[in-house]
Amino acid sequence: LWNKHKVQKFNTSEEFEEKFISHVEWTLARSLYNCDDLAAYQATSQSVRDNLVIDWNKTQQRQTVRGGKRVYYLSLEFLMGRALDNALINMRTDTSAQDVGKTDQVLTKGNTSREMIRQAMKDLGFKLEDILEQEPDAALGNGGLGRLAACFVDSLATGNFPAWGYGLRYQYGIFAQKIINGYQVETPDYWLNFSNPWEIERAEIQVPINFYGYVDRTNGEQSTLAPSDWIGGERVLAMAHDMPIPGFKTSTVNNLRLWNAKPTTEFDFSKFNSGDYKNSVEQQQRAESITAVLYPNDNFEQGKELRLKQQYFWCAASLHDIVRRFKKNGRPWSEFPDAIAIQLNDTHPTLAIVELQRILVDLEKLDWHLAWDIVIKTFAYTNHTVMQEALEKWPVGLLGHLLPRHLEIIFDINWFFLQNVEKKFPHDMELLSRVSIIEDASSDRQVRMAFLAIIGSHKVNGVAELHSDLIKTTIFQDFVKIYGANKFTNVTNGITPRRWLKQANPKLAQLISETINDPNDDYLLDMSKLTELSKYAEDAGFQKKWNDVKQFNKLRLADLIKRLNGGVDVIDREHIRNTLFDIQVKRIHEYKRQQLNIFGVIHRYLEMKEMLQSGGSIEEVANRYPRKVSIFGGKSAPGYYMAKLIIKLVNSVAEVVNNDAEIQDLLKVYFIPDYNVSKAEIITPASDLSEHISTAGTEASGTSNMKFVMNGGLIIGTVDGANVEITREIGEDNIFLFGNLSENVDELRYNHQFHNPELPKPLKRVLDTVESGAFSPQNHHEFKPLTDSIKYHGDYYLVSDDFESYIATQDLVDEVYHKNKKEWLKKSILSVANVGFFSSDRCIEEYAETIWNAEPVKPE
Ligand code: 26Q
Repeated sequence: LWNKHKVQKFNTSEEFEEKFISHVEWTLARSLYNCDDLAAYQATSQSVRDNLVIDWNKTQQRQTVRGGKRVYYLSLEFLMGRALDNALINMRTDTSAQDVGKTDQVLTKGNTSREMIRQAMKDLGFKLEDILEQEPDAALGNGGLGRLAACFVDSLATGNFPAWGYGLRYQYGIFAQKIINGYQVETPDYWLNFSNPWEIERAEIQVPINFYGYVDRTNGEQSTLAPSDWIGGERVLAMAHDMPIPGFKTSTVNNLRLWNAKPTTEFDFSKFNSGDYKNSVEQQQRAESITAVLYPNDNFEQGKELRLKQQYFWCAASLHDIVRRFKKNGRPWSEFPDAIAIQLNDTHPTLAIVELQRILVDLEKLDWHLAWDIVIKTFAYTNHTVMQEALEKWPVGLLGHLLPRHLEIIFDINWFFLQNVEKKFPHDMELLSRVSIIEDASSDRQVRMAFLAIIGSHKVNGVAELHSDLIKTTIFQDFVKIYGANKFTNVTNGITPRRWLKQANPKLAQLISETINDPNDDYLLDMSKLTELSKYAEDAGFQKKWNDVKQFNKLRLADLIKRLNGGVDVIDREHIRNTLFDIQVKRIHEYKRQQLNIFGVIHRYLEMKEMLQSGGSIEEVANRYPRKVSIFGGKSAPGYYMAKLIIKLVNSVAEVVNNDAEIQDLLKVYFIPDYNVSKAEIITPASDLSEHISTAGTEASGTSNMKFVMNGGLIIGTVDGANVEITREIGEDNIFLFGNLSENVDELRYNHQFHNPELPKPLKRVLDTVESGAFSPQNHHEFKPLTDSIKYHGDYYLVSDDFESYIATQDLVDEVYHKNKKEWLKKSILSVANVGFFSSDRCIEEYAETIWNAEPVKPE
């Protein structure tokens, strides 16, 4: 019977076809004659999932039997994108020499399961590409932090680490962005509309979660350090949904467990008896609201009660699950940190620290200090920002109302911590108040989550070298003094080359595997193999192939843009080879400075117009400002006024520039609506140049910079975040850096407070033009808040200080791209050759070694 069961895994295209048809008929209850692309996507996914589930079970069993240390990655965001194509790529097993020629034709070529399935789909009358397009993105994240978590689970599975992700199963992911009259409009992302074949509902795993209520101390006088009784006032169930996470070229399939909030089946009899039936039903309905929607802020904290409820719901459910699994082994509590590492993705899961302490003290009756020692050894915290407005704080009143016992525990943690500080630095009241978990500002007291996360963890890491240095000298300076510098470390971010090279850019992947003679794509596991490419950096034949791939990808993006633009072409395909694709796609934020980019575009446009007006020919203009398309994309938080205004400005400039016949298509501007992971897979491979131009010291790392470099795009950027290490890895000749350095930012800002910045002439002309209504004829004042923030409100993001350096560097870009294409291609090839460091596999190995002390569990 077991063998028969095993056969259910398909190995050939015939077996896949059989499986596919049975899913069409049994799972979807349809006939093959009535199977559209959406149904074909569902049936394909179900078939692939069957294979994964078999490996999932084996993986879980293996990891349990071997008993190694388990890693849990707690993240409120997992920006996964699509699963099907990724599964097809990762499921790849190389045909072993002895099997070649044994099975069907497709497999004999030493080919991937993906090719096999493409062939099978073709036999059945479907086109794989169309089927893949049916899948909605799993968009359970805002931006960098959420996508990082998605890359990490890919690398954890690929590295065979016994690791689970824990998150929330939001019914609505990040909103879909529509652009209407140039403005962002948010519409709900109901991604579960058609059933989701990638999730496995675990109806048997339901964890009761309590909120509100009180701590019962009626049994005599009790210390808050002793086991205490929290009587919850509202109860909700957390139900598990699992997503299989396949590793690349391994049968390891890990798990991403997402919690869904459900009403309890208990009935509130007190309300029922008092005749308040309607109220008791309403309270049950409230349960579902906890996992209804992802908060759409990126790098900005908002103290909403529902958000805190989400955080506790998720932490409590995950911790319960982790502790239950640990207890099955019957090991003593003191070994908990040897069995388990929990990584906190930012401060969002900080309550997990408090919850574990509560479980150990209140439920398991451990001594406070023994418990606390276990907690610290278990947790580690990743910081993703130095910006004050992004640091999480919760009002003491709100936290104590929702979680009365947890607040007591936080006060006790703080009490012991401050005592230790006092011992080490006697009589330094200032220090005590600076590092206290409780911020005692005049009116309201707040819980500083980052401080709690540091105090409850054994390691704290930043996400790029510059950032990790900055947190030690700014926001966490006092904690370095208290704990020593060794508690703080750096793990520079990375991205998965499976999705961001192989999947997004199949043409480049093919050229690479041919060139470095790696037909089985082993370079995707060992990116140092890419250095082989350096040999061909100046080879004319290779440069041509390299450039052809780029042209293909630019055409692919031009097609997407045409489709998004209602079927009207924006980009002149005839000249696409000589059109520089200049791209900035990321969340819209003042610190990321999309405004600097669009002001640069306006400057270019004004220069072109001026040349023409003073009698220059279009050829002369084209010589000075060669063909370029400037592409933007990204979402703004719905309540972020300035970011939304930047989006409107980009669209307004596009309207004017794209319709100006005089400049003859030499400059185009386009804002891609609804930027998301699957669009990024088309956009990233198409850049000649991408922009990573944050004010120095503000972007913790950035990860799209790595994606663009991995796809042969060059970068214009500030000396910020991971740009610093990218420069070191690929060489300073291969990146266009500009602008002030982070060490000068404070002084520049300080000076702006006393006198408005002196605007460089070209910037003044740009701002004057914007204020003249050139881009907003109906409302001349529309963009005044943007120009005013530079002119009169201290130019906090230093646009005026960096503008001239920016446009001078853009001139240099034009020069190399248009006058020295060979040089450009050389830079592009050398960039890819040396991008290996930014694989998230390297990143996960660093976490495993320096923070988790975890080892892979390899399949035999
Ligand atoms: C906090 C409280 C309440 C509501 C929302 C939030 C919240 C949500 C999302 C705060 C921050 C975020 C997201 C932050 C983020 O994406 N940071 C980025 O992380 C990347 C991965 O490390 C870095 O590359 C980026 O530099 C950093 O901006």
